[in-house]
Amino acid sequence: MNDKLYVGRPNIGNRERFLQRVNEMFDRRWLSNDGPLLKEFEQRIAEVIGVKNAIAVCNATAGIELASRALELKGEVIVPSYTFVATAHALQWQEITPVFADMNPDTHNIDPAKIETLITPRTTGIVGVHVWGRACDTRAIEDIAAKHKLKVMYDASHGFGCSAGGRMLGTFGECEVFSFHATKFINCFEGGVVTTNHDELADKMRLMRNFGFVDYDKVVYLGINGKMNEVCAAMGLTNLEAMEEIIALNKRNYHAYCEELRMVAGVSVIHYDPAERNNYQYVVIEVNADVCPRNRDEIVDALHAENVIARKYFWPGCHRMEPYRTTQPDAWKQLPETERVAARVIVLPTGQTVGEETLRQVCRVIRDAATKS
Ligand code: T4K
Repeated sequence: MNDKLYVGRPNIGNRERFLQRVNEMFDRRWLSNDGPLLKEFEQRIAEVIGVKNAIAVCNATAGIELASRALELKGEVIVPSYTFVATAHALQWQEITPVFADMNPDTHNIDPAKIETLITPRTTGIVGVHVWGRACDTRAIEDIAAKHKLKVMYDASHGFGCSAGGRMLGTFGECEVFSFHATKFINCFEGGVVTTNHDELADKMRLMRNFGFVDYDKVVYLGINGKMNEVCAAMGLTNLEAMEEIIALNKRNYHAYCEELRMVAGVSVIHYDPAERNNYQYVVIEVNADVCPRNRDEIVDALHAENVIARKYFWPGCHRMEPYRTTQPDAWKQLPETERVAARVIVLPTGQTVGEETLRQVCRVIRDAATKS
């Protein structure tokens, strides 16, 4: 590959339409703070998901902070370790201790069977993560939460446009948080949205997103600046118009990867349930070093040597990152599946910049590396 091929290369919708929106924004001289593009974007998101409230924010990390603060989570909150570190950091930033639960290796999501033993008198909630857009076991999580009077919210950063049991992600738990970062299936440059069917919670988060202001001079909550600006909303609206096109492209790439890598011993592509809606944004392979003559790191090295910048998300797991590795040095003992799977995963490039020939080249590198003894 002559140029570097990245995971997370942004998908970009119709540029003229985006620039037109930005031009109109300049004419209006309304750049942020509840502007018309933001309102339109929130409405479109709510329609796509079929949820009553969508609160756009400057990024998903701020969204998780906002939601967990509005839900009054404190003390300890149970989260998976196998997630982007932002899930844990958003809690720890508010001095809430993330308590790491192990994953189910078949789904890469938090294993509900591991949650109950971690509950203590200090536990106030559970933050599930729909890793790769594959829904976590919401029913089991919410049953445990009801039994122990805990609150549940989801980090749905990967899951926009995905469903579980035919119901769109964004409608589960007290609320869900999506990311629209540049690397996400739909992007706003930077951005996120919190969705909820609970009107009171939505009203609270809307105010907290804007410093807690309820009126010009009246502040009713401790708040932050979590607002999304108009340029980001313009980008989001434009990319939403290309949503089905991007899904089709991602799906085609996903199936092509499955086909090209089908016969490579010890390499498997994770499965998406065809009965659900998926955005296919993540092409994730697992390398089983018991079968494959090369381990995950050797295959990643081979890819990088050919300019394919594949990623090891979410290695080594949050519990092996600071501050958690210092504050919770024994956490790994409860996380055998997280440790095992995190050492096997590679995320491959997809999206608008990956055409058929490029994809075949990537697979050729993997095949060559994986079959050399
Ligand atoms: N929860 C979960 C489960 C998440 O996955 C994330 C974010 C969050 C919460 C927090 O959401 P936000 O607060 O960000 O909205 C990247 C993203 O920055 C991060 O948003 C994302 N997850 C994570 C999975 O990926 P890094 O540390 O890997 O970023 P970096 O700089 O290495 O870039 C990622 C790749 O994207 C590279 O291959 C280069 C490519 N890229 C990136 C940008 C920004 C481009 O090609 N063009 C670009 O403009 O975290």
